[in-house]
Amino acid sequence: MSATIAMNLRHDWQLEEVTALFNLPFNDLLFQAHSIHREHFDPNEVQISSLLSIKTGSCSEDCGYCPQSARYDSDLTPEALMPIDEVLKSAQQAKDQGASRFCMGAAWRSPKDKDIERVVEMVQGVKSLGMETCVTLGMLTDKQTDALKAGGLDYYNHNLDTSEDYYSEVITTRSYQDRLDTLSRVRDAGINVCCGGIVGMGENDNDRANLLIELANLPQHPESVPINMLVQVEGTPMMGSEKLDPFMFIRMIAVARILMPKSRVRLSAGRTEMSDEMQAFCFFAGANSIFYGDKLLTTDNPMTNHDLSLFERLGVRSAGSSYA
Ligand code: SAM
Ligand code: DTB
Ligand code: SF4
Repeated sequence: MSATIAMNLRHDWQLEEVTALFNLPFNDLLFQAHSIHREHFDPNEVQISSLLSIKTGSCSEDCGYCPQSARYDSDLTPEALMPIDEVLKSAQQAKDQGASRFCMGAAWRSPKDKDIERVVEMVQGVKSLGMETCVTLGMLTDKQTDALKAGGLDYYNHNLDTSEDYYSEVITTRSYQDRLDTLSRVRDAGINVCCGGIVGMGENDNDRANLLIELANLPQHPESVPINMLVQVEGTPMMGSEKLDPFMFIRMIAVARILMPKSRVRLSAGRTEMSDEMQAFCFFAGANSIFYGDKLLTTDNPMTNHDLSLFERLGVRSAGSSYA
């Protein structure tokens, strides 16, 4: 199969062919991914989003990677839903630092309708600053997706995290199907979908391939695909997982780019542990979005001045956020 696959968006990827992509010699894989990347995007533009945890910790779910689960002793101070003026102050700061999208995350299994009303006010406030909005709040009902859409929300983040096979090793308090159901509600409401996963959780090659297949074979590719490297947090069950080979992470980005040629692939959590050179490889392989700002939700992210200097050294500019 040639690089011409990028001309048509496919939704019928099979494990065998995706495994063959993963197993290509590194240079061949990167060349193929980068060629496809160039067909759809300016290779020197990277979109930047900033994150804010608007409700922190005390979550009832048992996601094995997450410091915000109430079940683990992660040394985190729980915080109730933030007042809107603090959220807007933080959004303005992110905008001043150069972010085009503001992503607000809440440690909920699923929000209450009352919570959605307050989040809608935040969305409207952030939009009025001239930024794009994204929220990640857990599982939603139809009524809630409609309310978020009516409030002007641009993106909803809801990750599949891993393959269906490996899911129960990571989370037991909800099913893969629960995630897919919320994703289809978000899609049906007309909100852009941000959906990806985490690697470095002890999953195997098939799990990584199957996660990307699951994303690419959705009825529509997510507009935004965050690929997170596990941030190992003391107290969580995933602390101490075997570190993933950095080249495997870069391969993950490259295969995501090949399978979803028009989506923004985000080099997401885990960048503090990555060298500048590794990140440059990720951009070459097709990553064209990052989380920017000194914090992710509860853990550290590279300092903004470090990212700005990396962009300058690479000749990378920050982009608007258009879907190709
Ligand atoms: N509670 C909501 C949910 O789970 O959908 C929204 C917030 S949750 C923290 C958002 C995403 O952050 C998770 O789906 C997961 O992919 C990612 N995440 C959480 N902890 C992480 C970690 N330690 N390393 C990498 N990604 C992580
Ligand atoms: C995503 O895929 N990664 C972000 C965002 N979507 C919400 C979150 C990463 C969280 C890393 C751990 C933390 O800071 O708590
Ligand atoms: Fe809760 Fe989300 Fe963390 Fe899971 S990932 S424990 S649902 S905040």
